[in-house]
Formats: sequence, structure tokens, C-alpha cells
Amino acid sequence: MRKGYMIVCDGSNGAGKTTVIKAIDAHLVSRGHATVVTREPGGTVIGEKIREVVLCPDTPELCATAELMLFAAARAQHVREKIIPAMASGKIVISDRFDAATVSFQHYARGLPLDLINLLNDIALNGFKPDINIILDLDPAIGIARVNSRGERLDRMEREKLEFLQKARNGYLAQADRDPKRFAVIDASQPLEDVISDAIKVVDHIVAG
Ligand code: Z5A
Repeated sequence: MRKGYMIVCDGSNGAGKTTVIKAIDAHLVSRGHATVVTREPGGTVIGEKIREVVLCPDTPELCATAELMLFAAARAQHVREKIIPAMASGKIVISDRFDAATVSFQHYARGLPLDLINLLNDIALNGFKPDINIILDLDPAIGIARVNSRGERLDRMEREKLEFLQKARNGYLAQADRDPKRFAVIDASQPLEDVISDAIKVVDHIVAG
């Protein structure tokens, strides 16, 4: 019998993932579901330590292969320590980014070979797959302007050139084109309430279905 679900909210930088996840969580809780909100890189004590290393703006020399392995290591821990146990107890896990981010950023944007990314994702996921990847799609120039308006220091990835972030955006769209059952693309340039309402429709379809 099926137990929990896993919903991923991913996409362009500053597209509104954190904001939309809060709304999805409130919606599911109001319907009596037990939820776990988490993020990548991160979600566990070890994953959050890896996050500090991989996003630190003071170490731009981090090489692409080490970057890839750090994201994969955080994911391996996240799946085994947090996601599988939560789903086994019937909870709905909502994650800010997951495996598709590695395909977009480390393959499409960074240029590492897709078979290497797939191998590391397979090792990290160990046969596990999320139920749906909601992709909030936005021009990265708008996303970075939104992030900048928070007045926080940009992380190592956010400091990449717009061209890099545009390649990552195209990577999400290419993955969604190839696998429309696993991906739902939402236009994140709409007013926030419309983005939230589109995301909740996707979630209701998955959780009810
Ligand atoms: N990464 C990777 O390379 N490989 C991997 O495998 C993984 C990740 C897992 C993680 O950063 C970085 O790691 C990420 C990919 C890489 N970096 N890049 N580049 P992150 O996910 O923590 O950070 P982020 O992508 O830059 O997201 P963010 O800053 O947390 O933004 P967000 O969660 O998408 O947006 P938000 O905080 O909800 O909203 C941003 C602002 O916009 C806020 O003031 C909102 O009120 C506003 N907002 C939101 N929606 C709207 C709409 N619709 N209209 C107007 N304003 C809005």
C-alpha cells in the first residue's frame, strides 16, 4: 500500500520556491496531512554542513567535479536519513530543489557529462523517485533582481553569470519536455497568488490521485 508522497519545488533562482512551498505546506496541513518541509542542498545536519561548503561565496575555486560530488553526497544522506523514513510513516515531503537541479546546474549549465550526473543521482537516490517536480520558470534576470532586493549576500552559485543561470533554466525546461508526467512547469512571472494557485492544483492532482 502506498504511504507518503514527495513533492519537489525547483526552478530558476529567486522564482519563489520558498514562498510557494510555505503555501503548499499550509494547504496540505489544513487538509489534515502530516508534512515535512526540507531543502537541497541541506535537510539534514550533514547536508546543511555540505550546503555551507558548496554555496560559500569565499571559495570560488571549488572545482565542478567536487561541486557535483558534494551535491550528490548531501542528497544520499537526505534520502536515507530523512525522506524515506518520513514517507514510510505516511508524511508528505516537500523539498526545495532535488535531483533535477543537478541535471540543470551541473550538466546543462556547468557542462559536466550527463552520464556522470545520472550515475551520481542513481547512487544518491538508490531507486527512489519524487512523485512530482514543480518547476517555477522565470527569466533569471528577474529572479536575481528579486534575490538582490532581499539585501542578503549572494551565494557562490547566485554570483554566476546570467548566461549560466539561463542555461540552468533551459535545462529544467528540457527535462520537463522529455518527461511531462514527472514535471509540471509553472510561469513564475505571474502574480504570486496565481503561481500559488497553479502549484496547489498540481499538488491536489498528485495527492488525490
Ligand atoms: N544547486 C545545484 O547547483 N545543484 C544541485 O543539485 C542543487 C542545487 C540541489 C541553492 O540555492 C543553489 O544550489 C542554487 C542551485 C544550486 N543556486 N543557484 N544558482 P537555493 O535554492 O537555496 O537558492 P535560490 O535558487 O537562489 O533560491 P532562493 O534565493 O531561496 O529563492 P526562491 O526560494 O526561489 O524564492 P523566494 O525566496 O520564495 O522569493 C524570492 C523573492 O521574490 C521574495 O522576496 C518573494 O517575496 C519574491 N517573490 C516570489 N514570488 C514572486 C512573484 N510571483 N512575484 C513577485 N515577487 C515574488
